[in-house]
Amino acid sequence: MKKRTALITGITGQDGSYLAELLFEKGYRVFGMVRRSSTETFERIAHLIGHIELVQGDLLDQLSLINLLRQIRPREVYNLASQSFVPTSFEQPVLTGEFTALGVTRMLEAIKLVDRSIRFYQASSSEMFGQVSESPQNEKTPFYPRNPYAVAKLYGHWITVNYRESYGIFAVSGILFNHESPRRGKEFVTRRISDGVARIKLGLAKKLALGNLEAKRDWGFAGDYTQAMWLMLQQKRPRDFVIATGQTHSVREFAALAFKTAGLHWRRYVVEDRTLFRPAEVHLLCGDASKARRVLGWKPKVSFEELVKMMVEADLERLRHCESRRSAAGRSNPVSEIAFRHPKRRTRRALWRALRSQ
Ligand code: NAP
Ligand code: G4F
Repeated sequence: MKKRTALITGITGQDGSYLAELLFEKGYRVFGMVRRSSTETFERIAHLIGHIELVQGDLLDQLSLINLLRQIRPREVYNLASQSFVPTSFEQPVLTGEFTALGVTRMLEAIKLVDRSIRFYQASSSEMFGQVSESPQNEKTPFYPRNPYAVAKLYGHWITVNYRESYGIFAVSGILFNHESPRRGKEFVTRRISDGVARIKLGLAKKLALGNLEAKRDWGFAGDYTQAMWLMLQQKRPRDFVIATGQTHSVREFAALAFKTAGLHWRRYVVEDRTLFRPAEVHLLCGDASKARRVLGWKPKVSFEELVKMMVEADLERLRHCESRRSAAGRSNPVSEIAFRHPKRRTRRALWRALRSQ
């Protein structure tokens, strides 16, 4: 029997890596779209290289998407690529709109042109609820986005609905609440906390600076949420779903539990940094995923407590490994150490600094 084929955009991101694992385990032929970069960003999918196929394309480039669909002929497209960090969307609102909003239309246009039977998943966000009018939020809750990222996601959501209704494409929007893991980018608050706790525990840092401690989020585990994405594309008819745990916790609660996991008290280490506050905040998110439970049979497996523990333990393990490599080398090698600790965005700047100081 012919293998099912899927194309994932954003495969190098947190969700892309979990989804690629899931689809590969299910026997899919998995293609991951990556954009051209002078440095590789494949850490999260390194273990899958050889099992998945990477192809070049960019959500900013219409032709590259059309050519990819013609070449791959996927049955399913998961559109996970976006500029996903809220503070950056305030700094770069136009670029965020290009990727996160218009990028969705470009992919849908490519599907419309190449093969309308392709099933399409759009990674929508609970950020679209923003200044919430009711709690918990479900598929019928009105949207009120509070930042350029959320505004762009709302466009992506409605254009997905529109192509479904206008052209009969099996296009669905998954409205996912915050989901985290040890693979979460270090700029997001949960990973910032788990990484900070581990550094303090190992004597590599003294304090952890955080922004608004009162903000509340409905945090789940990314591995559970990618399962829901797949389920949405296996249904008889295309429908949108809220995916959430139904529990909400403040940033303060997350930090307190993370420090406690490492045997520390958060009050001794956390300092408030006003520069991390946002021009407009989303104060509370809490999702009602009862439709997903009823129709998809989906429910989260990992609890809040398990998630916090998993993230702190993973960062402790990673940093211990890094430290033991450093002492095994006999003396500190700032270049390799920095490359290991900061494999992503700041690598080049940090390497330059280290090289200059040698
Ligand atoms: P992430 O870790 O930030 O990953 C984003 C991915 O998008 C990366 O692979 C990135 O590639 C890629 N990308 C960005 N711009 C691109 C472009 N122009 N062309 C091609 N690829 C591009 O995000 P995530 O946490 O996995 O989230 C996945 C999706 O779900 C995102 O759309 C996010 O907005 C949405 N979402 C996330 C959550 C959550 O809590 N995690 C909740 C709701 C919705 P590079 O490696 O090249 O940068
Ligand atoms: O972890 P965050 O940056 O995630 P945010 O803004 O909720 O967005 C994430 O979840 C969305 C789903 O709802 C996704 F669509 C989006 O792509 C992304 O994955 O911030 C969470 C909260 C905010 O209220 C923020 O003000 O934590 C607060 N916070 C407090 N101190 C901080 C910090 N956020 C960050 N990033 N860093 C801090 O030091």
